[in-house]
Amino acid sequence: MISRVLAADVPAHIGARIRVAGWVHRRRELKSVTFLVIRDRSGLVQVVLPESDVPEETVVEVEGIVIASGQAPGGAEITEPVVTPLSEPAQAPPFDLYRPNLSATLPTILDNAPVALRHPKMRAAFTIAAASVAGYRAALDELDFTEVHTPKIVGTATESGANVFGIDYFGRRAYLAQSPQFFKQSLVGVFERVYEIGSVFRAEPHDTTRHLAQYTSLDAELGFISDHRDVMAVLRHAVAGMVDCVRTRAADAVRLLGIRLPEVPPVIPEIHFVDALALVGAPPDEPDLAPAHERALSEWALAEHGSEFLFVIGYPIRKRPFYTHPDPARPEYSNSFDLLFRGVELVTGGQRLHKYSDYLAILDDTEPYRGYLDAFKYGMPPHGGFALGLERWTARLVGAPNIRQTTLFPRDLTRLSP
Ligand code: AMO
Repeated sequence: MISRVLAADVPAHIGARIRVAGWVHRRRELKSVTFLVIRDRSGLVQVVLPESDVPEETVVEVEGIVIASGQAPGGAEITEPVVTPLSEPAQAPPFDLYRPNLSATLPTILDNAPVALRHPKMRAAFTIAAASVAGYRAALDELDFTEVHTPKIVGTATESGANVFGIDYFGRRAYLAQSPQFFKQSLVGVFERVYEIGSVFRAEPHDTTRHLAQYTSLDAELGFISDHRDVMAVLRHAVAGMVDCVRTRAADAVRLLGIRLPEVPPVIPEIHFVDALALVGAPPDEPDLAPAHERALSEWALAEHGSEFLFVIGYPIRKRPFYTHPDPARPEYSNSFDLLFRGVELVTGGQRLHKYSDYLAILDDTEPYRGYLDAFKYGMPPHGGFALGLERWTARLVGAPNIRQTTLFPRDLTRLSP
């Protein structure tokens, strides 16, 4: 049997007999001729034959001769074909996958995700997500980070008790990990520099366009820092690596979606939380930034600094998790930051407490944190880290208004399948 040629490579085989395989993307029957457009992982190729009754989405193998054709996608098509089905005749999907855009409501798309994701534009967002992850990995590998994989079933909440999923663990109370926070900090004691790419779980009780009950967290943590600024520099390097990898590895997806990739400035502009509140006209005692504030700040960063990224630093210590390091000069504020990208919070991070005595002073009950506190008991360097939400990143990159559009099989208040 001749080896399989991918659709995108067909124009390089003019005059040859080849074999392609894929899904019948579109069947167009004219009076005396039928066109089958075959879709595979690389793209589309047209097949011309006298007639065919193979329904769209059926998986087929096609052997035939490649000829040049001005009208066909890529400038070539397959003639004199032998079409062999590899699946049963497919049922008609609930929407036309061959149209340039998937015209269905978001609930219909999500209910039918296994087939909706086949639409080239749906798929493209996830090609971009995959390239982003590859870029993140490469950027941190380059800085001598070690990739780790930590438990997602845990005995204590890591962020706040409010949005944690409880589960039954052999008759005991356990939780789905809200983040790898405690593990990544402990592992700084082992590797100095670690990162993890994995699922985390948040029992988000509200239905928003930027919250999921399960998302992919791109975490990093590093030791021997001076303060949060060293962490911000590593984050900048990681984000630049993500954009570079999308540009090179996902060029077709970027083109198909017609999106513009951001420039990551050599130094991302920053604003202190206090100044941020003043800038957006919020009361000075406001403990956090509202989504509308984040949008306004992003607009300001673009107008003032020409940057689609903005660091907000120095959040009030009372609004940050207990492990957050205070600002030594103004202890009511913290050595922490958020990174805003195109109007939303994309990353949270900062410097952590690293002295055992600091944790003992802060935690009322140390028993649930015994394993975590051991790291500090036995000596930990000054350290810090961050976490970036992959689905939020992809949504901002492709301009999707709802995070569910950049999540393969989203989990939210109401959705548990597919
Ligand atoms: P935080 O809770 O702010 O920080 O989360 C970090 C980033 O994760 C994304 N994110 C979410 N994405 C989708 N659905 C959600 N429900 C959701 N919640 C958060 C956002 C957010 O900026 N341990 C700290 C990080 C650290 O300090 O290292 C943490 O998890 O993009």
